[in-house]
Amino acid sequence: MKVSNLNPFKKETTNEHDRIVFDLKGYLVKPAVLNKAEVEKLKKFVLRQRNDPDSLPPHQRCLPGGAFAELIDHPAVMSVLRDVIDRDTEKIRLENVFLNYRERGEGEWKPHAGGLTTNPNYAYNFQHGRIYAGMTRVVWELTEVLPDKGGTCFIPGSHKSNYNIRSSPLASIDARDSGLWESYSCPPGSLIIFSEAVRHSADLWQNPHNPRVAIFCAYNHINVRHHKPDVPPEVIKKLAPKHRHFFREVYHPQFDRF
Ligand SMILES: O=C(O)CCC(=O)C(=O)O
Repeated sequence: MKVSNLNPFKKETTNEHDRIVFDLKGYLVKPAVLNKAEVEKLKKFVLRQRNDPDSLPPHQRCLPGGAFAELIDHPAVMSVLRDVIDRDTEKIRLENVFLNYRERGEGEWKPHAGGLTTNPNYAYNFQHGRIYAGMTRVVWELTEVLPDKGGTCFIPGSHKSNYNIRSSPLASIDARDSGLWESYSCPPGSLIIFSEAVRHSADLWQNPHNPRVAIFCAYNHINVRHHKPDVPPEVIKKLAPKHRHFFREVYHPQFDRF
């Protein structure tokens, strides 16, 4: 699968526009990062994983195994993660990957997160002229997302909210029609990247043309983990070493020197 012309080995960070928008809103939309052929190949593969896993070798039966694996360190993802999690790729882990498949009428309105927190997993800090974030979601949308028809919804800026809307939510804020929620539209192959600290929710999928086929990834800082590890060892074992590296244990890489 061809990746963009950003060079993953040059440790690029993202551009100024994306960096400022991510900080301002807590999420970012990067349209059509994958081309049509790449989307079709990946979509076909993840639907086979979903519908007929036994037709695949064991290490490809679930994500991140198989065709998805090469997107783990896609330059468009890494350039943002280096800006928001850590400049050093060695300190970025991938802790969870799943397929979000929704037919029309599926999806539950469930606002969560938002506001300042002392929990390092969902931290969002801005210090010394840069972002220090914990868990960061990277979503590959493999089908078209229409405006307000089921894409993930956000309260922009809520990752910095001073009032505790996380543990003291208000119905007048959380209602889908409160006027505070924002969503996006995008073509297949787009990337959505958001801080787990921003208040967000799934929404009812209402696109009459296609189901939602989206791959949700949770990246985090090497020092913390939110998810209970559930990627089967046989999947991790068969990844290329540079991708397997994202699933190493939670500890500071300085200990690898001893
Ligand atoms: O399904 C969605 O659109 C949102 C999923 C979600 O709430 C999350 O990633 O925490």
